Amino acid sequence: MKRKALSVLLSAAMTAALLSGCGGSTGAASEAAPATSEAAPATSEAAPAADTASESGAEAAAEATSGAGASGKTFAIVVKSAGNAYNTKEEEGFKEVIEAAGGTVVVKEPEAATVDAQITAIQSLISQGVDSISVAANDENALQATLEEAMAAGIKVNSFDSKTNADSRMTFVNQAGTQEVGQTLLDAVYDLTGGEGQYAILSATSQATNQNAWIDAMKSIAEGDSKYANLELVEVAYGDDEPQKSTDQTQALLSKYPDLKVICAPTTVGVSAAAKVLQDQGSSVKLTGLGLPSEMAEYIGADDAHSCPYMFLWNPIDLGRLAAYSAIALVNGDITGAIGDSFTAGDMGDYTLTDAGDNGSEIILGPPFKFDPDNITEWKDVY
Ligand code: RAM
Repeated sequence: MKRKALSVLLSAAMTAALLSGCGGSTGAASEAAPATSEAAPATSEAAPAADTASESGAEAAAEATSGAGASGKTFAIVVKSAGNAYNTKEEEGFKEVIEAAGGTVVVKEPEAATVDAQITAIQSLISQGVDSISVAANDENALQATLEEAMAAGIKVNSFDSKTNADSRMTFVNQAGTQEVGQTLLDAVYDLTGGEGQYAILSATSQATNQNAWIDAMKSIAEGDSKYANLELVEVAYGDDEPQKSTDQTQALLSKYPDLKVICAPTTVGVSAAAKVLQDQGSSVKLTGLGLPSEMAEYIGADDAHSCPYMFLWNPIDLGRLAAYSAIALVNGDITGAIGDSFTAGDMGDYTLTDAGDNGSEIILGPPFKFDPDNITEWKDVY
């Protein structure tokens, strides 16, 4: 990448960080999402670019982060499961920041998205004596005893992507406001059904905190607004973030509900499995949800040959980066996890911990981005 282009991207990224990174407001949710969806991807491109990482490097990360760097410290990241490209992208961002700040990263990828596998992984991290654990929880409550043990041993614990309950964490790095994601997905269903008829949700595991929170938000928004009265949610199916199970569940939905108009899959694994089933079958059922541009590009299009007119996501590399910066801030004592604490996340800008609504705090990355035929080719090689 040419230096000039790089500096344009960098300054765009800083502007975006200033606009979107300050304090995680959830209020402007559904209005902010479409408005920012065009500008945001173009700016967040700067973050994952290899040149950017090498030029900003250890010095910039250490300088820009409040307090000391991560030198001599070990930071663990526990994702939901192995074999999911979204999780790999989160790890990529996490590693970039920790290693640039002089720390060591330990990655734990459970074979399947189960809480038992995460408990085993966390137990081994406690024995190892890591300084920090960042976990994308496969269950909101079931990690509590293990994570309390970790915190009692002096390990700083945050969750990211999929939260634990407040007693099991110090803070939560949330990819986007929960209500905002629910509103965005419900409005997509409303649009793609024409405002009436049957839709189904294809989720990840039945215990996944993030998917359950988004689905609950969709349901409560729909119940509270007569605009959505003619939409019928026929089933929430679970593909467990496994491609084959997600494929089978999509086929089952199609045979059970002949009048189905739309499937909404708030999981990158589910949405790409469903996209393939619908497109291969030439189904008239339309798809939306949360997907990786790299996995969804071939399915996104406005015509009947494509199964997904548009979908949403955030930058999973940036989510990993923000989880890393907040872990460093916890380890260095720059934040304790209290609502109102704030810290500088390197070139991502300043973040303030806000009320997560569950007696704990959260740090919101930003609004979800919309991916459609106009921007998908630009994004499919980024994440
Ligand atoms: C899957 C995982 C992850 C979720 C994304 C949208 O990759 O379930 O937790 O945030 O989808």
